Amino acid sequence: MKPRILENARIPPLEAALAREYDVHPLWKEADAAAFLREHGREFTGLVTGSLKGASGELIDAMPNLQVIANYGVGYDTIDLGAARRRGVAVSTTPDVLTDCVADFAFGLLIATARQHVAADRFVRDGEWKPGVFFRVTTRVARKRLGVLGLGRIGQAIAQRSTGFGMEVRYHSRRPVAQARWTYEPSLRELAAWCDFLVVACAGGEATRHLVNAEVLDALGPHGFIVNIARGTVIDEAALVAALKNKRIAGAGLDVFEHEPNVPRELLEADNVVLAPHTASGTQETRREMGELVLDNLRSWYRDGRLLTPVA
Ligand code: 8YV
Repeated sequence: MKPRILENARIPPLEAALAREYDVHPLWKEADAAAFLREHGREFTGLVTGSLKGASGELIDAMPNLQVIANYGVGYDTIDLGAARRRGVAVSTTPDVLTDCVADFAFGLLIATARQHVAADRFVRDGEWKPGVFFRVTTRVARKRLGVLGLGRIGQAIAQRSTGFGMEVRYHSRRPVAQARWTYEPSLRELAAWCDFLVVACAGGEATRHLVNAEVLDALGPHGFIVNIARGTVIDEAALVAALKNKRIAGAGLDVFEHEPNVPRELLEADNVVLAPHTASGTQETRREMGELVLDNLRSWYRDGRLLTPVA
C-alpha cells in the first residue's frame, strides 16, 4: 500500500511524481480543512508543504500518525519545529539546490535598485526619452562596500558574486563563521554604517524578527541601499517604509515582505524601491531540483527511515 501523504500547499513541479509514488490528498482543495482533518487526519504519515505555508502545531497535532514533513524550500520558519520535535516528526528542507538562484536574484535586485532598472524601463516605455531629455544618473555598484547579514550558504554565495564587482565585503551573524574569508562585524549597526549595500540573507523566525530596525536603517544612511531575499520579518517593515519615505536610506530591493502577499501601499508608490513577489528561487531548473529533493527525502524516509537533508 502506498503511504498516504497530505499536500498542504500547491507545489506544481512535484505533483505528478508525488501522485505516482504516494496516495496524496491535497488539503488546499478542502473548503473546511479542520473538519477534513478531524475525520481523516490519522490516515496520513507524511506531509508535504512549502516554506510560505509551513506546518502549524495545530496541523501537526491533527495528524496523530504523522512521521515526516518534507518542506519544499530551505526556510522553515513557518514550521512549528517544537511541535514536530515533541511528536517525534522528522522534518526535511531543500538546501543547496536553490543557493545559486537566490544569490543571483539578490545581486540582480541590488543592481536593479542602485541603477534603477525598473524606473529606466518605465521611462522608455512611457515615451519620456526624447531628444535632449535624459534619465537621471544613478549609483555605481562596482568597488562599493557590501554588508551581508547572515553568512549561511546563500549569504556566502552572494559575497562570492561580489568579487566580480570588486566589492569589499563584511558580514554580521550571531557568531563568526569558521574559515570565512570575509571580515566579521560583531555589530549589525556598525555593519550598516560601514556598507553601501546591506543584503539580508539570514534565516527568518523569532530569533531574527526586526533585526533590521529604525536604528540600523539610520546607520545605513541616505546613501545606503538595503536588499532582502530572506524573510520579510527580519526587517521592521513600518520602519523601512518610513526610512524610504523620508529618504533616510537611498533605496530598497525587496523579494520578501512581512505579510505576503500584502505589500504596503507606500512601497508600491515609492520610486526608490524595486519589488519582486518572493521569487528568488523561482527558475525552472531550481524548482525542479527542489521538487526532486523533496521526493528523494520522502523516498529515503519510507525506505530506510532516514532523511537526506533534515533540519538540524
Ligand atoms: C519559497 C523560500 O519557499 O526556500 C525558501 O525558503 O522562501 C522559497 O524558495 C518557494 O517559493 C517555495 O515555497
